[in-house]
Amino acid sequence: MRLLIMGAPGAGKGTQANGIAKRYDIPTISTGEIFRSEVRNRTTLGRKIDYLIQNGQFVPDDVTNEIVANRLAQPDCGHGFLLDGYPRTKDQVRVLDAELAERNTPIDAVIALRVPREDVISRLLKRAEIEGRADDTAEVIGKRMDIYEAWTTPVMAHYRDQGKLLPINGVGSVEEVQKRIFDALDSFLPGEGA
Ligand code: B4P
Repeated sequence: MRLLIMGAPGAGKGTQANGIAKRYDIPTISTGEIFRSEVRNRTTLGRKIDYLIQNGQFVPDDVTNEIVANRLAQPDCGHGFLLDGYPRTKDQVRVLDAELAERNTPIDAVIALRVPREDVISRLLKRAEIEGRADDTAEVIGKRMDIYEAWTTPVMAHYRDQGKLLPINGVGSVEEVQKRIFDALDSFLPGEGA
């Protein structure tokens, strides 16, 4: 089972990724988590990208592509994976598609969480109160949304054209959204259910 989960910042990608990965017993690869851990641990990469993340900008494609390629080569990805927050640019799609084509292991389905802009903004402002993430300020959230719309919306169109995009209404409780995702995957990939 090789899956992607996409959606605006705050759409619930990280939240839903946990339940999906558990159901299919596959690892989740969250580029956002990887980058935050590099920043927390003050690695060489972390110090370089700290400013970008804090300001809601993307980490350069070459850096991101290399990190994901190395992670996908680990043995635990052999029977599948869930990519959370990658690919986000056309160049990332090109690199991922080429790598997977080489191994003859294409993406099976792409979950696209749909949540109105005003809802995601209020979710992220709420998370800011709880977690204090540096990029969850009103100003940076607005910038992240704009970057998402400019760069990541075309990525979704790519998967829609391939007939792999599963649009999911991301408004509702975490459990309601999870049920919609599982139902959509069960109808799209019959026989792959947990
Ligand atoms: P991410 O970590 O992917 O940040 P995100 O888009 O905000 O998603 P996240 O997973 O945290 O939030 P979620 O929607 O689950 O990326 C962070 C940064 O890393 C990027 O800005 C960029 O700088 C860099 N980066 C990452 N990937 C990159 C790439 N491929 N290329 C370049 N740069 C990259 O949830 C948000 C909140 O909503 C949570 O608090 C949750 O509790 C709440 N929530 C979830 N579901 C809900 C529901 N149903 N109802 C109410 N609240 C809900």
